[in-house]
Amino acid sequence: MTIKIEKNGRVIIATLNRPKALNALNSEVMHELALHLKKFDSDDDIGCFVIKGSERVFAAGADIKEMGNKSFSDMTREDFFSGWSDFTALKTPKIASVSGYAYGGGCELAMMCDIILAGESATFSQPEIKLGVIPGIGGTQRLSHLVGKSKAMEMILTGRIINAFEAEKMGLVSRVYSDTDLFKETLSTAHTIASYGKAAVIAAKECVDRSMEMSLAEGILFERRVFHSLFATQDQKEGMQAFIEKRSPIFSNQ
Ligand code: DAK
Repeated sequence: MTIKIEKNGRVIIATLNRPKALNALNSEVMHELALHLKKFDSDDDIGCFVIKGSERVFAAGADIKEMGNKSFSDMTREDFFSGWSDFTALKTPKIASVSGYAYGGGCELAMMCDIILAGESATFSQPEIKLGVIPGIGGTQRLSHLVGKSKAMEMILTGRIINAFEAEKMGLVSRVYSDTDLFKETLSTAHTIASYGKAAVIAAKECVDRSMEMSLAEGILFERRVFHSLFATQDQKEGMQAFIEKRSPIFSNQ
């Protein structure tokens, strides 16, 4: 198996497990990751996913050995790597916990997650240009949205490696921790998210995701309607009642 799955309270931790290939992302990783996480996606007892690699490497990219000899017609016929959409379609929030190399598809996998937390050793790059190709799992699109055109262009056209602090400064990464604290802090963030009502968490994630694709006016209307819909949930009643009664809410995911 290319992925290790562990449950930690209401959090599922998926660890990429191809150490000899520096966690290079092949078709097996793509299928196994989506398949295993899908099982927990509608589970009320699970509120957040964490995706991590090893201390040395998050993922060194798409598997060059798997795709190197493919022809144009192979790539088209297989619609190569389109299966990553099963991973991005998961409704449960995903945190990428990045230590070491996140190159090519590894950087793209981190960007497919909702939050990127990094250890001081993390480095990010889109080096595909050096291989005669371009990012192919959303990198040209997501990086531009996250960091803006000029920074995305510079990374994608030069293949330059950036460190965790530069990634944080440009908005690719939300927080940088020492390598020793990274996992503990990632779990703490994941448990915070998982402690809230799942309907509100999914709604918030959907609204932010839509903001990447909609006009501002459409996005604001979408957000307002989703906000209204949460008044059909018991968690909204409980959350607001608990505030008034000065106690902690007990969410039931209803
Ligand atoms: N794929 C396959 N194997 C890889 C790999 C990768 N991306 N990265 C490393 N490995 C393998 C190495 O071949 C080596 O295997 P053996 O020789 O031991 O059999 C083993 O992992 C250890 O690697 P190194 O010996 O190179 O380790 P170092 O510590 O010296 O260097 C490194 C670490 C991360 C700096 C280096 O391995 C490296 O530069 N790796 C390649 C990074 C890279 O270029 N990543 C981008 C890959 S392309 C698409 C279009 C494009 C794409 C996808 C889809 N479509 C249109 C659908 C492209 C995406 C990419 O990600």
